[in-house]
Amino acid sequence: MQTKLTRLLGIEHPIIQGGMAWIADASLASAVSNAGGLGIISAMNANADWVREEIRKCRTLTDKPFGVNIMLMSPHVEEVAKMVAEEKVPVVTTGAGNPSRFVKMWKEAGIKILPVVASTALAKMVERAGVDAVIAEGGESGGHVGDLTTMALVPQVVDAVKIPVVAAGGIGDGRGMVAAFALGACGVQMGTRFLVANECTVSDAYKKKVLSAKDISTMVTGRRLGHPVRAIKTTYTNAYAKLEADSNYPDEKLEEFGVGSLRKAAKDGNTEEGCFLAGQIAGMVSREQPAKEIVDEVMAEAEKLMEGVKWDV
Ligand code: TUI
Repeated sequence: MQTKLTRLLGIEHPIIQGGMAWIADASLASAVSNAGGLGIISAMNANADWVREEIRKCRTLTDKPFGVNIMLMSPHVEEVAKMVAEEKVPVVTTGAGNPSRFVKMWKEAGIKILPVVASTALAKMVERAGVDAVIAEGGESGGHVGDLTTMALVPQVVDAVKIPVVAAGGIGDGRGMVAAFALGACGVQMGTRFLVANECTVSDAYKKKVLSAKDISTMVTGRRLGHPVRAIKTTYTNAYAKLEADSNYPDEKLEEFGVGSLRKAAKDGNTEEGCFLAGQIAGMVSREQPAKEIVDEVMAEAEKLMEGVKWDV
């Protein structure tokens, strides 16, 4: 299925893998790219050397396009931004901020730029800065979330900009993909569904949490500190929510409470102190599969639903 997104990125299927911190490495990214989607390496809070290693590893595992997700709140954002330009990675996606100051450097390196946005205001700003497309991510997603739902955000972003729009947040199968097309998107970004890909190196405990999740298993914490994140309800999120609601508990200590929790979930599989970020579709994810099977299943389902439909996506 060719869309504006597949043509922009030179990929086979209109699926981008979410850039999941501590999780999305060369193994998952290359598997998704080899499956015909766009695999993404997460630069999270890592330094440039670590990300460069993953980029080089990815290049040994696939000759297809792939991308790097740059989390703009990272303390290493400046050096990572320069490094991806030096490495001339095919695609950069960004999250948790406005990447406009890097656009000139990345365009000069021939990089396709797709910022994740959670509002029409940021979508318009990055379009003016010269990016290639935007990923409109609703609050159904895992990780750092905005206020709007995917259903409300995507069509408003589609109306606000002329560049292609990719939908994200709460999409985990072919039905979600076709719904995204109906809203005017030309592709989807999926994170949670890829958490349980065989090639995803996340801890087994993390995969188990996702596989056993149901519809109401996730919650948002962190609003008080200005960076709300969606995660699977656990001992950790319950404890965090209690401290967050306690106005006598200082912000600095709350911040400290969160430090290291993503690594503990993703790497150590620590079910007591780990923060297991996942989107609201976790309840639809029921088995571990190769990334290619996930991509093929989503595409087959979407193509069946699209039979006889003539939409210009
Ligand atoms: O960034 C994400 N998802 C993430 S980042 C992350 S790591 C993290 N860890 C702890 C606290 C916070 C983050 C885990 N998951 N998704 C993309 C996204 N971007 N969602 C929402 C936004 C966003 C929000 C506000 C983008 C820009 C923005 O403000 C723009 C501005 O003007 O600064």
